[in-house]
Amino acid sequence: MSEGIAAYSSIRCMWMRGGTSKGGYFLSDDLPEDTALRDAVLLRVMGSPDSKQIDGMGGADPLTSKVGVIKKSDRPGIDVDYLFLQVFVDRAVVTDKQNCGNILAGVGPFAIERGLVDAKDGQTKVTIFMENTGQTATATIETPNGKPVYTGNARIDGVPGTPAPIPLLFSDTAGTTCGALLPTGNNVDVIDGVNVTMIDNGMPVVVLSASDMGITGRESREELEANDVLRAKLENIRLQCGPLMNLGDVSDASVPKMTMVSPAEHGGVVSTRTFIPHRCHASIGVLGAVSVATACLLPGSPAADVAANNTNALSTLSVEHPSGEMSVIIEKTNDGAVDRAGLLRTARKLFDGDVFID
Ligand code: NQM
Repeated sequence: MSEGIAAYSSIRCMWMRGGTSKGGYFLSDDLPEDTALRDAVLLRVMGSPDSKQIDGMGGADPLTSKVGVIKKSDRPGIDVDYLFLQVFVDRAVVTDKQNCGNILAGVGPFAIERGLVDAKDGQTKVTIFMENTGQTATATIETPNGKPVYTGNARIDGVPGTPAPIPLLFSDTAGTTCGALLPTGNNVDVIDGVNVTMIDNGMPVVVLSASDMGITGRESREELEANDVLRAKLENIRLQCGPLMNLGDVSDASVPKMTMVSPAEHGGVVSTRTFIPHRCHASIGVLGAVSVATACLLPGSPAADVAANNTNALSTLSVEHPSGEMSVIIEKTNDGAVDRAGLLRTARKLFDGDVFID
């Protein structure tokens, strides 16, 4: 343990499920200000690097090794600022180079629980500035009697039961990380002989056709993770796409995500299998789904090629994934550009207390 960490024996935090992810939610003031020290503390909290994270709170999966850092916002019209940190499981890496729309789902309830936002009786809108990408989201939280409730009648694939709904609405998602919706300016580029769409509508994603990658797109997460040839091919393409997407060297980055698309099986628009980027997602990320749904609207792209007909006329696009589907609502401006995107998530408070560092 470094000397700096020794100053922290425990830190207050809340553990929450946010959408189909899970992680620690911290008040910014409770974490070290120094980034290197903060990251060392968070690696210790999660038990990384270790593929089992046996000595920490992480769940041995990138989807359960996540952190939200929240503070009251000074920005006009914004309630709280949210910084997302991905703590790698088997590497000593903490990165702020991506956003997370699933952990975002817990930010509103957490902000109310910690007294950063005053709740109304009924529903409370929380406006959240996402520091990673500089965009804003509005979450609507069920707050009967001025307190967040976690049970309700909503259902999202990948989570059992019927929690309380948390609709999320995003604005200005295009190009938040890569500088443009299509950082290369093209609907399609060819990398290693494979047609790809490099897109950023809130999450940098490389969209490719499953069949071009030698799979059907129906495989399970486990089957795909066991396919070393596929993983090597994907990583080769990803490393070449990084600089083309203005992300630089992405060897140690958790973006771009790699989504392989095939025709939908259950009435949706498209079916997906996504590497994030080294493990296969159990479902699909929130902003990842927004980017993939947008790719379905780009003529000539691998996603449009396999997407169900008439996607241009639709505003709700159901993106199928290994554990069900995610319905993305896309609003367009009169000239056809994507204006706002939204979807339904849920969250649950699991634990509130102190996590021990020493
Ligand atoms: O795309 C996983 C998740 C995510 C990210 C990942 C996410 C998003 O499912 O907004 O939510 O892609 O690493 O939590």
